[in-house]
Amino acid sequence: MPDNDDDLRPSWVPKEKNPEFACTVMRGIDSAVNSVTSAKYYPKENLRRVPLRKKMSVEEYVEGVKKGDRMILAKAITLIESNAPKDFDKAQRVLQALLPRTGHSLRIGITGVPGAGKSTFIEAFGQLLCQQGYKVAVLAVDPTSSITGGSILGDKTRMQKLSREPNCFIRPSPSGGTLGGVARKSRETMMLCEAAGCDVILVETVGVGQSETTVRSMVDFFMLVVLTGAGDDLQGIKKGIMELADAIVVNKADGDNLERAKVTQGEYERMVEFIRPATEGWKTHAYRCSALQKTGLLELWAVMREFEKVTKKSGAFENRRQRQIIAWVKTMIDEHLHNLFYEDPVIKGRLPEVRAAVLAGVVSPSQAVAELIRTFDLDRAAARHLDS
Ligand SMILES: Nc1nc2c(ncn2[C@@H]2O[C@H](COP(=O)(O)OP(=O)(O)OP(=O)(O)O)[C@@H](O)[C@H]2O)c(=O)[nH]1
Ligand SMILES: [Mg+2]
Repeated sequence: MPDNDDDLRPSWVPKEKNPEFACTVMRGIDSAVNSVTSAKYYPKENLRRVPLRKKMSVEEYVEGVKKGDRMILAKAITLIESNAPKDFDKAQRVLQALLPRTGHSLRIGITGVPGAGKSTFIEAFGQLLCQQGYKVAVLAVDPTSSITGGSILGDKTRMQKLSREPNCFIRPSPSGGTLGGVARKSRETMMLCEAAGCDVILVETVGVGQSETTVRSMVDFFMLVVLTGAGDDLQGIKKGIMELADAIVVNKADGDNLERAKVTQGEYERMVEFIRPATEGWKTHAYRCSALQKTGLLELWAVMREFEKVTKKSGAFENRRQRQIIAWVKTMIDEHLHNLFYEDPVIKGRLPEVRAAVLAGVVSPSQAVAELIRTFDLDRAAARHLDS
């Protein structure tokens, strides 16, 4: 659009603008709206001016994460979480380049029955760590997130104070479809956060059931949050989950509940006597805190630091990390083979009739499996032959 007043002068207006020709052309507007359909129209040249979103290169991701740029970290995590095969290679190249910078954080898993106060604890505890100068990442593992859309989304708004901390990075659970998918993405997200300089990673288990063991398999320290009134029914907490915990924390030890919390702490303390410790050389104890009143949090942090010190000295820390990596690799191979088999077109075609034959008692289950595997082997061999 011309900026010069002269250019806005219609052709019939004489050069020497006399007062009786006080008329110029109005500057046009950049877009128009159809008031009936609400559709927007933009002149073509405006459209051209909108910059195309540039794809970031592997180097840009790597440098951004190294610098601790939260926006690039978030984008790198989105790349890791992508299910598109073309993103997989790029994501892995980013991770590979950042690998030397991973592994130095203390990874803490937090589990407990719904409503126990895990998110409230993380909000208070995360703030405390930030105030102490630590960089904190908060992640969630929710195997049901692909169905529910991820319940931590609500949490992100609940963890409002923590999300305003410049030293804290909060990420909702990936929706990976399978628990295996969620687990891989969460582990890799954890690594990216470490490469971005996070000292402490807090992982909340969301949803009930399976996610506890998954989170246990990716953290160093595992904390079980419980409520008062544990005595008889254990609040539905399975003994198995207590066996995974390095600390049992009775939350909501405040107000009228404080005395009851002390009793419950004692009950758990007696119970853990009979339970196999989760970590070699570490005695699991029961503690109490109030996430709301922010009491008992510093003590818990001291417990975690002590855990880190003791287990690093004994080698249990490093041993667990190594076992976790090996188990992770094995899980991924298992999953890959599983998919390869069930996605194989020949197997897919054969499976219904084999199932029917087994149900009809014509073929034994073992015989059916042996035949399917043979078919699969032959199909793979044929595919290799074609490839070469
Ligand atoms: N009095 C008291 N209330 C608490 C405390 N911690 C959490 N709460 C309350 O307990 C309720 C549940 O807390 P959340 O932090 O959402 O619990 P959660 O374990 O994350 O729950 P899910 O994510 O649904 O499994 C909220 O209303 C909190 O305000 C505490 O220390 N004392
Ligand atoms: Mg929660």
